[in-house]
Amino acid sequence: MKNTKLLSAFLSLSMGVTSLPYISSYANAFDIPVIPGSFSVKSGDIEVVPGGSVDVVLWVSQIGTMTFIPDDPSITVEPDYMKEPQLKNNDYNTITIRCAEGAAVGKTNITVRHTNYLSGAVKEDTIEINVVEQKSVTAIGASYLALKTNSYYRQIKGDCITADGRYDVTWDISGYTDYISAADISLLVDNYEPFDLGVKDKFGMAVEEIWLDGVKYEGDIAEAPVYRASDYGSHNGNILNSEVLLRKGDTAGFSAAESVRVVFTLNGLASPLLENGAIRGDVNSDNRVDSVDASKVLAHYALVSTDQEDELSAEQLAAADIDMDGEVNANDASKILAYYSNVST
Ligand SMILES: [Ca+2]
Ligand SMILES: [Ca+2]
Repeated sequence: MKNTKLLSAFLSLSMGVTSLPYISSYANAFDIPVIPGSFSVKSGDIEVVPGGSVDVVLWVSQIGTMTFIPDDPSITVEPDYMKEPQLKNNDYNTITIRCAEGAAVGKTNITVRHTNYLSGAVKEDTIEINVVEQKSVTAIGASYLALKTNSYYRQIKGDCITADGRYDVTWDISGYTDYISAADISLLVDNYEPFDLGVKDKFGMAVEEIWLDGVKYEGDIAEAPVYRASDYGSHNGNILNSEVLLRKGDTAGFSAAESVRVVFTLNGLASPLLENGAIRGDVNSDNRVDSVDASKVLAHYALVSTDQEDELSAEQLAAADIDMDGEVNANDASKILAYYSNVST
């Protein structure tokens, strides 16, 4: 359901629809903080570091006033409507959540109280905030078990790829045994556009262990059945994906019916960070590249296109230009949504 809506939103964007009404039509489809008529808040994993802040976008469809009551006094909330008499009805309302230096690490709640301007009805919900020492790292790609014969090609997704290090990934292959019996089996690491995995001459990928149905494969994985490691799909010297062949279709003594587990290391991975430490595509600095960021890019583009005042800071603009072509426009919003679609499926 979510993906269907995402796809339709993405298609709308791809067709060049960039006006504000379309932002509202897709915003409610996603797992972002929203306050619709039924009043609910879906906050997801909002991270903030002590001494830092994060912008959260709320969609408000009922006229009224909003009060924010943090459980932790180190947390403060600055709604943008503080500059105005009341919150914007049927519109986005951005709140800035600030975390004081020395705040305790851990999850904490902010109670959101909405008082209907006409009926006086009061509704409450909470936004969960995760105070973290260091924000989690954005995925730049994912691992796959790839099954290949002359007649078919299957990829089974494994863990996301975030940084250099050791990965221990197990794939459930119980639905694929018919394929596996005839297939070459590869470990594939693929990038999430627009990120690259790394630079060709620095990137490294090595298999350390293979486990078949919970039993460690004792053959020499530096020789057979690992036949080759290759990288391809590169452009401008950057790696888009990389592959290690674990087993040829006719390799004896290498079979599994339930699971394949591979322990492997990656080094020389590219960073998704800009020089100032911001993540490419993360416009609101919540360490996630998602539909909220796409909304902000579109809102910015709509303002600039109509010669209105730019609402993004220089730092946010740098992050918004996810494809780094020097412009912030609907292409960036499309790429942000495409990235979000990749990481969330
Ligand atoms: Ca974000
Ligand atoms: Ca751009």
